[in-house]
Amino acid sequence: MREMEFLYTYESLKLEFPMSDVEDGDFVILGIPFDGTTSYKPGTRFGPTLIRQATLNLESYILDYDVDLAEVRIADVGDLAIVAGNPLETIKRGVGTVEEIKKINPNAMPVVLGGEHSMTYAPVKALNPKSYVVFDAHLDLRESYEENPWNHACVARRISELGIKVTEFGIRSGTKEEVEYARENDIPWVHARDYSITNFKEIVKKLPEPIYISIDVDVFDLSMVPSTGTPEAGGLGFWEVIEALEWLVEHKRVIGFDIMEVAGMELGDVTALTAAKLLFYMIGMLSK
Ligand SMILES: [Mn+2]
Repeated sequence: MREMEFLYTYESLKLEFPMSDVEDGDFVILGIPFDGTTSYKPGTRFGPTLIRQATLNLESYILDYDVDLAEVRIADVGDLAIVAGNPLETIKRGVGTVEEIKKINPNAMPVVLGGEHSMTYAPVKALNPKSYVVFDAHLDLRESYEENPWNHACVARRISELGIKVTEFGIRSGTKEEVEYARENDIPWVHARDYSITNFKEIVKKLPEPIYISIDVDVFDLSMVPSTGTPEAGGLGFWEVIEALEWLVEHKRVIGFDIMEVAGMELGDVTALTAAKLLFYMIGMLSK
């Protein structure tokens, strides 16, 4: 077992099949179990553990891609040691940890499991993509929320302020100010009602590369993700999101992704099962 202290993480439940070391992993999983600024449902601190546990329900073989994840080099460095109640300090640790992973293995693709969406800033800051593609019910473009610029309702704005091109899909919640900010800053966003694979391709094909993908699980209809920080009715279906992601990874260079806002209090949670299936599909489509 290698020394993990430099990664600021502690060990967590592993996936079911044999895992790789960070040095030779094509994918490196990092949990960020932060739960500090969600204003409605709590429980994102358990997200990474619930997702990993939910993978035990899944076959490692992905029918659609003829890929067996047991043969893919996947490392898992466990969960970030978060600073409870302090998103900015936790983000700093997250940035350092993702940078460290890339230093150890420049070819590895970081995969972050959340944890609330504010934490997405960490891998994005560390990886510095040209574009940020997010599936989310919410615009997350507030200047500040509840007097905290690092609230999960502000993450897309913080990322756009880094000069990274932000595009958003599955949206059905935001404020007038957020819509204006999106217009003024040339941030394309597609309402869940208007979403189609056609308009997804239209927008994404023009994006500069490399691309970072963020999935806030609340993009899905809330029947699939009842345990998430801020559930919203009227979301996208599982295969709609998978189809878009398949097209994206086939046509664009992706350097990292995350699955965020999984909350819950008990093993076998429906939201975690949705997120685990998504995780397996994303690694599968990036491996085929
Ligand atoms: Mn959201």
